[in-house]
Amino acid sequence: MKIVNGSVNVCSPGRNFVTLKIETDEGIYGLGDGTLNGRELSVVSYLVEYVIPCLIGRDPFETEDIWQYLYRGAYWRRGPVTMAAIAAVDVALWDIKGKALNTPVYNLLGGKSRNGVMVYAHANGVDLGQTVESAEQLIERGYLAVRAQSGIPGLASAYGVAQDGQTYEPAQKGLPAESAWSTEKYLRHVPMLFARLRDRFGDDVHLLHDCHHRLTPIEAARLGRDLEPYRLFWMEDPTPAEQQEGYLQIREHTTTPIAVGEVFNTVWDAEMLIRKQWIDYIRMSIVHAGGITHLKKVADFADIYHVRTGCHGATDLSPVTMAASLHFGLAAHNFGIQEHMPHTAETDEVFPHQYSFKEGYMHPGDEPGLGVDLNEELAAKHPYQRAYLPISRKLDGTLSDW
Ligand code: EZ4
Ligand code: CO
Repeated sequence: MKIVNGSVNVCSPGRNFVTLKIETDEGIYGLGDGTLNGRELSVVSYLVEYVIPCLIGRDPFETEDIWQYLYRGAYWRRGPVTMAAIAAVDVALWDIKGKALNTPVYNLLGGKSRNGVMVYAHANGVDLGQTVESAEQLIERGYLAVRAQSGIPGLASAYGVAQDGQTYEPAQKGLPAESAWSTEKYLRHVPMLFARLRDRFGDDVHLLHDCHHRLTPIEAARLGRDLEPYRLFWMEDPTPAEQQEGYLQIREHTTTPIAVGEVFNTVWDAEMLIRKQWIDYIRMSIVHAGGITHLKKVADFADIYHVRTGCHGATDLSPVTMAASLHFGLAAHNFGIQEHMPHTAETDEVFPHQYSFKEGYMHPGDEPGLGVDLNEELAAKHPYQRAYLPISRKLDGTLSDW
C-alpha cells in the first residue's frame, strides 16, 4: 500500500479545527488532528508546504520510520507546531493501519487493558453555588470524576468558567481578550470550593482542579496542603514546567497528587518530572505531543515510575484526537483518567464518530481504525475564523500566565 495524497481541512463548527486526510492507492484513507488553538494556520502551512510532499509514495504502515523522518529529518526539533503536524500524520497512519487490518486501533496498541476509559467532566460556575450545582448535574449524568473551577470574588472572570450560561470555550474571535488575576484571592477561595463539594457529594466522586500554570511552586505547595483534607484526584498544572525542578518544591510539601503536561510536546518536557517521580499524572495529548507513536513511548517510560496518563481532552482537541485518546486509553496499562469536554452539536455532526459515554466511562467503539470521520461538505459550511486564547494580567497590569 502506498500514500497517494494528503490534504488539510480547516473548519470552524463552533471553533477551529485542522484535519489531515491521508489517502492510499487502495482507497483507504486515514484522519489526523493538527489543531493548535490560536495558531491553527501555522500547522496547516507546515503540513501542506513541507510534510505532505515527503509522504507521497511511502508505505503508510511505516509509522515508526515516518515519525523519525519527520522529527529527526527536520533538524529543527520539537515545538508545538512541528509536533502537532507530526501527530496529524502519525494518527492518520494508525487510522489507515486499523482500517487495512480490519481492526480497531486499540488492538494495535496492545489490546484492551480495561472495559472502558474513565473520563472527567468540567463543572464550573461564576460562584461556589453555581459550581456545586454544575457538578451535581454532571454526577447525575453519570460522571464518576469532576473537575471543578469557580469564579473568584473580586475578579471579573476566571479561566475554566463560562460566561452567561454559555458552554465554556476559551478561544475567542477578535484580538486576544484580557482578564485580571489575583493569586491571593484565588488561594483563599479554592479550598472553600472543595470543602463544599466534599460536603455535598461525599467521598466517592473523584474531584480534580486545574491551576492553569498560575502559581509559583511555593504557592502551589500551599494550595496542595490546603486541599489535602478534600483528597483531590489531582491538582493540575500548578506551576509552569519549563523549570522542572519547581515540581520538587511542591512535592516536598504536599501529598495532593500532581498532574501536568497539556502544553508539553515531547518526552523531554517531562523527563525529569517523571524520572524523579515529582508528578503522578502526565497530561500530554496525542495531538500536541507527536501522535500515538510518541505518546506510547511517553506512557511506557512513565509506567516505570508509577506515573499514569491523564490526557488533555478540551474542546480544542478535535473528535479525531478524542477517538485516538480513547483507543490509547483503553490499551495503555498505566492509563489514569481522560479529560472529556463534550464538543458542540455542530462539531459532532462534522465529525461523525463511534465513541460513546456510559456510566462514567467512554469507549472508542469497535470499528476498524479510529472510528471517526469527517463530513467535508458540512465542514465547508463552517469556514475558519481567526481566534485567540485570552491573556491574563495581574491587578497592577503585569502580564502573567493565562
Ligand atoms: O485551557 O485547551 O485542562 N484543560 C485546559 C484547557 C486549555 C485549552 C487551551 O487551548 O486547561 O481548557
Ligand atoms: Co488544563
